[in-house]
Amino acid sequence: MGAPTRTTCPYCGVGCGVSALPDGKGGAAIIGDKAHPANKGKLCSKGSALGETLSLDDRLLRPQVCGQDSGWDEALQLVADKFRTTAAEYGPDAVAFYVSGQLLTEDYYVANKLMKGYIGSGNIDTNSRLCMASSVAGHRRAFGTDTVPGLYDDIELADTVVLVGSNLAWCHPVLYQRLAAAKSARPEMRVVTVDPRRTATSDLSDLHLALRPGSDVALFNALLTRIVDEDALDHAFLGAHVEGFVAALAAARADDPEATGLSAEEIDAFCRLWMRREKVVTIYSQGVNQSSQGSDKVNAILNCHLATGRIGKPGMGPFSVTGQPNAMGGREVGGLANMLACHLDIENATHRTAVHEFWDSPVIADKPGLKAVDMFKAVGEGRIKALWIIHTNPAVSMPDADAVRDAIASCDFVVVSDVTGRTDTARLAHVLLPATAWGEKDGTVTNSERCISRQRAFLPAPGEARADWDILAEVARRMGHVAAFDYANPAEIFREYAALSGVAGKFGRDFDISALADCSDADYDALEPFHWPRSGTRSGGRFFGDGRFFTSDGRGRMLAVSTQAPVARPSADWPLVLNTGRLRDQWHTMTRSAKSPRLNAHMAEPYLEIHPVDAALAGLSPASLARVESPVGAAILRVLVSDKVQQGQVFAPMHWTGETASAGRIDALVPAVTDPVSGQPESKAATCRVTAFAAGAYGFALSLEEPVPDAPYWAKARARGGWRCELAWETAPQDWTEAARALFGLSPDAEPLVVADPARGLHRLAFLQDGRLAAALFVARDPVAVSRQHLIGLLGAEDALGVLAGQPGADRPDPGATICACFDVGVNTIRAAISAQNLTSVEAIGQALRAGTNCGSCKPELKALLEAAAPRLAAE
Ligand SMILES: Nc1nc2c(c(=O)[nH]1)N[C@H]1C(S)=C(S)[C@@H](COP(=O)(O)OP(=O)(O)OC[C@H]3O[C@@H](n4cnc5c(=O)[nH]c(N)nc54)[C@H](O)[C@@H]3O)O[C@H]1N2
Ligand SMILES: Nc1nc2c(c(=O)[nH]1)N[C@H]1C(S)=C(S)[C@@H](COP(=O)(O)OP(=O)(O)OC[C@H]3O[C@@H](n4cnc5c(=O)[nH]c(N)nc54)[C@H](O)[C@@H]3O)O[C@H]1N2
Ligand code: SF4
Ligand SMILES: [Mo]
Repeated sequence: MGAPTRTTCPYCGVGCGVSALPDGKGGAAIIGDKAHPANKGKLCSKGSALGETLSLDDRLLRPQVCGQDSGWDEALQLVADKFRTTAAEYGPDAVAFYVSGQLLTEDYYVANKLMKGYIGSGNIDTNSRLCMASSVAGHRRAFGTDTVPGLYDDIELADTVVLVGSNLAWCHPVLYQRLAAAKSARPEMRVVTVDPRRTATSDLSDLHLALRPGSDVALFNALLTRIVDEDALDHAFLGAHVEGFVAALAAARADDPEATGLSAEEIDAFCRLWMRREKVVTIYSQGVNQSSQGSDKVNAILNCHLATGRIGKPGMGPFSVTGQPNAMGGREVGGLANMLACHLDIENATHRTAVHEFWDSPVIADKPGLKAVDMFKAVGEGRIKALWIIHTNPAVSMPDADAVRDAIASCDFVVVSDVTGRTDTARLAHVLLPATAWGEKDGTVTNSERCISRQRAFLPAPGEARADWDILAEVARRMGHVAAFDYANPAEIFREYAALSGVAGKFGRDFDISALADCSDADYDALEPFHWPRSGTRSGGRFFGDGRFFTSDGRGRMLAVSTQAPVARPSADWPLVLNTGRLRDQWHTMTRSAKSPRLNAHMAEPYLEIHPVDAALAGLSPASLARVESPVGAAILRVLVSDKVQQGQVFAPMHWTGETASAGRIDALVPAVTDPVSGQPESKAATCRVTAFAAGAYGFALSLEEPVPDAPYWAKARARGGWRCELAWETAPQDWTEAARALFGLSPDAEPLVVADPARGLHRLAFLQDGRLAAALFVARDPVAVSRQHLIGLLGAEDALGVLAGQPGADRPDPGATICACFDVGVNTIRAAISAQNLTSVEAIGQALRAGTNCGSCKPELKALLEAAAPRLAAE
């Protein structure tokens, strides 16, 4: 064991510092880095579980061409030849890269340089189009640059924090914890959440506004109107530094606050909390961005901050929180099809010439390329004939995902760079290239507050895996661009990038880190987290508080924006609005987070959150299965009846894939509707209908080896020591022993222990191998009621004879679904302790059970359990 390596978490845009100590067996102990400004030592459940995701199972370890292992030489030559000949024959716009906000800046820089400067097309877009594009567009319209004004410290300094379309507790958990701690230190602080559904985040808020989906513009227009009517304007700031006030106000006045569906009292309370306290931070995320009017939503928020001068000053400002660890870095480096690099504009001839000259490249893209949705349409129509997908899984995460999957499948030549071959997208590749993963690679990322941090390797590259920048550079060299892509290491790329940012700085662009253009390899290795800019003249800090913007005249812009209804409206055929989003313990398409059994124990299945009235109307009982259909696709999901969603709305997580469930890819249902300005898809407002999935039999299975289910409904996940799987059949199989053998891949002579009551449709089968429990299947006509965590604990055990009881004996209580992932504390354990020990606070639960005392991600859920128990305690 050596010294710990300081690196950065590869998940969300909070960008927490991590300290990793390799265990010498391929794993590592992970703790928070106390010296990192983003987290000061804290980590959330996902960050804390990083050590469990490092194993090599599932990893892609060598290149594959058409499903066969191949050498790098053959694979890279094929990629280079295909991209070169396709661009030569059909023009540069016949090829495309689709990349990711999880790429490191150095990887991104090389991909962008190759496409825009050497292939000569703008056709490089990124999954940040699905994520941050509306914020980028809103920032650029208002500020003349895509820049987040403030710092995380502002959240702690604010008197009012408004969270719009952000489930911070689950999606930016360490930031949420900073907010929660600030609120408990200063109880006068007020938190408002604006979200059609109640979430773990809204549990913290003093005011929750369950507005109608898509109606945020009307809410902020109502606020702007009130700001003017009560003269809460900052006249000096407005007069000296802002254009567009009159038109913006006229549009705001013409808008109808009733579009929000909120009462006049609610809007009034919101306006008062916003206007009467000077220090206001408005945090926003995908409930704003992922909308057919996402850019207008962003500008409606920015308008209020500009009108009151509450921007770029301590404790004040609009704050778009980025999703991916390097979403911000990708925006800086020009990863979007309509940007160049270092905040330079592709449509500005002077900027183009400068970049062209800096790269000394043969060509330079002279127009924006296709944005993600249009890019995959062009792939489907055969206009793009060679596509390279890097570090993203569009067959799952793009809207109209079945059409995207079919488009990729129909493309002449598809290259996928990934760390695993087991993704819905990788399965469609002609060439599959093994990339090094987090912990094995080196580079930089930028978080939500413009802080650039190093990701550092602490494990060797496994098999033949290579870094993304290295793969890209080698393809570029094989395409003939030897000198321009002759990089020895990421430090060299970083220096070139920093030097280019100096060119941008000379044009007056804000993204300038040219002070690092001469850093040595050793300096780069030792680089401490820092906030950009870092030029000769400026270092870190906030933007725009001084009234200096990056528009042509240096003034900020208020925009005239008016509410428009979401494009898909409920109708008799499609009566429900489908909202989608994230869970606390999974990361996107689950290729990494689902390697951790404890993260899977939080929510092990794809589900549909539905209001009790809608559930009753559709004949859905709790824990049954629903068939969810939209005009473009369908899914089968577990029913979670809850009044956290409003009537007429349903919510489903985005995480499940063709690898983890039979019919859980939620983007199959989301039509490809986009914001006209940003091109960002409306991922939160599809329409759908819900019917009962008529299950003749439900099953729950567990096994040491991965099961291979063949049923209309299944969802599988790694569990401690093995696997768990939920199943359902419309018609029950004739022979359960045979069905179980097929599911578990067992030979025909494997004989189960069986308990059955065929008249009631009950069947329980357990397979022992060498006296140990190897697999078990529980079948019932209703959703299977067994103690799942208890049964999983018996996998591989010798004393497993009691397994067929399905429940623990009185001496071994069932912990229930995991709430605290760090200490593995289940919901039943917590409920029992609350009631037996009369616990009344989250801290008391922590003292009794340790739950919530490490990462703290489960604190909102602990609070909810306390609240649920409170009336009972009071009655006792
Ligand atoms: N655990 C976890 N954390 C993550 C990720 C993950 O996969 N897992 N992914 C990261 C990434 S890339 C991103 S982009 C972020 C996303 O972070 P968030 O944006 O916070 O997460 P979401 O769950 O997508 O959506 C946020 C909320 O928007 C609400 N919403 C829906 N429609 C509307 C509307 O019309 N108006 C308003 N005001 N709200 C609405 C939804 O109900 C939802 O609660 O999370 C990052 N963090
Ligand atoms: N319905 C709906 N759809 C959504 C959203 C939503 O809220 N609702 N959110 C959207 C948003 S905000 C986002 S950001 C996207 C995210 O969607 P995706 O980007 O498609 O999701 P990920 O699972 O993060 O995909 C990352 C891929 O990169 C691979 N990978 C991991 N490490 C490396 C590496 O070092 N190198 C390479 N080459 N590959 C690696 C992983 O195995 C995985 O296959 O989803 C979008 N789609
Ligand atoms: S909040 Fe959690 S997921 Fe996000 S960077 Fe920090 S540890 Fe990673
Ligand atoms: Mo995202």
